[in-house]
Amino acid sequence: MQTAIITGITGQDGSYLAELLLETDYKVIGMYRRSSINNFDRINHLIKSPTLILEECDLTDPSGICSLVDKYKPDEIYNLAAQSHVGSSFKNPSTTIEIDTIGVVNLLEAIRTRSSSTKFYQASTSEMYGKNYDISKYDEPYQDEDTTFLPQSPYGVAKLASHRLVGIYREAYGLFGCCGILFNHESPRRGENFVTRKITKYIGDLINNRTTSNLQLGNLSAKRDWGHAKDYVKAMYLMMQHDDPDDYVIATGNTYSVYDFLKLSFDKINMDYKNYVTIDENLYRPAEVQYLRGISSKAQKTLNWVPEYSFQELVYEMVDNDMGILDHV
Ligand code: NDP
Ligand code: GDR
Repeated sequence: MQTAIITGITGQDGSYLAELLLETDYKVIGMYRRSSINNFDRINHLIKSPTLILEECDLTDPSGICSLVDKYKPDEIYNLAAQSHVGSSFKNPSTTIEIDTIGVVNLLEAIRTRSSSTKFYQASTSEMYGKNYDISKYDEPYQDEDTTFLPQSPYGVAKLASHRLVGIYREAYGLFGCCGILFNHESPRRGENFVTRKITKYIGDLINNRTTSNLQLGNLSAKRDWGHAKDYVKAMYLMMQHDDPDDYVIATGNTYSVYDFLKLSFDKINMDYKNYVTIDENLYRPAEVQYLRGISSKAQKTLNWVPEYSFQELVYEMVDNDMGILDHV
């Protein structure tokens, strides 16, 4: 039986990856950080699994990380823990860098010094491209593994530093380290302060008479390449099973604006978003990433990975879930 540590198991991706690995017969060590109230909503259905062990540890604590690596000598570590909100990273830049960069150094050093055959997955992000895109290979602007990074937020900078650190540990120490450059991925388990879930949660509240106020949103013109988290955790797993460690773009190849997501969500319930949405300038970011469209042909060719969910299926599933129509997602 393979043993994997998942950092950030209480998050969206951590919960889906834990499901996948438990189904694949792994012993899963789920790392969570202490909070005043337990935050296991996304993994409650897994907690009784005999092969899931939860361990309290903060990514910013090097000694805790070392103890965990010593205790389990895992075959794989998936580092999904992060301060993952781009907007918050402008308000909390130091904390973001502490968790999203120093936290990664803590893991890499623990592996290098104590368990050098442990494979490592790092959750890199399309935010590293920032305002840059390419036009050389395709008709429409895009980003792929050859596109130069130009991050636009403390979060993007912190993630880019970690991305390069993994490359350096791979080259300098022969560590098996993979970075998934994942574009936005959502699901009914998405955090409620990301724009997609904020919209679908509002619709659920509206339909079920839990709100009478308007939905406050910021920039509606930004474009994102939105996939489903269930598809994307499969890509993480496939990267770690490949013979050679490498970095891969994981994306759908399609781009839609926040406005498109908003309109499709309200169209689903036959209501006009214009009657319910107010633009709040305070929700605009100091610097914005305006356009993302990822080309994942390397992952499709090398890992045989393809996304299964369409944009419409994703939006409809999230709306149905927040309206209370779906049982368990
Ligand atoms: P979430 O915000 O849902 O989950 C983040 C997880 O990290 C939570 O479990 C959180 O714990 C945990 N965490 C935060 N700080 C610490 C800390 N100091 N020590 C230990 N754990 C901590 O993110 P997602 O699941 O959406 O994303 C997973 C990873 O992928 C993140 O690294 C994110 O930056 C990256 N990513 C996400 C994309 C997306 O579109 N979803 C796209 C590209 C990359 P708690 O529950 O206590 O807050
Ligand atoms: P993003 O996701 O920044 O792409 O990062 P988010 O959903 O926060 O923003 C997407 C776009 O929507 C605009 N927007 C709003 N955003 C939020 N959160 N709230 C609003 O009210 C709102 N109104 C408009 C934003 O300005 C932005 O343009 C996500 C995270 O999961 C990162 O961790 C991950 O690395 C990237 O995706 C890829």
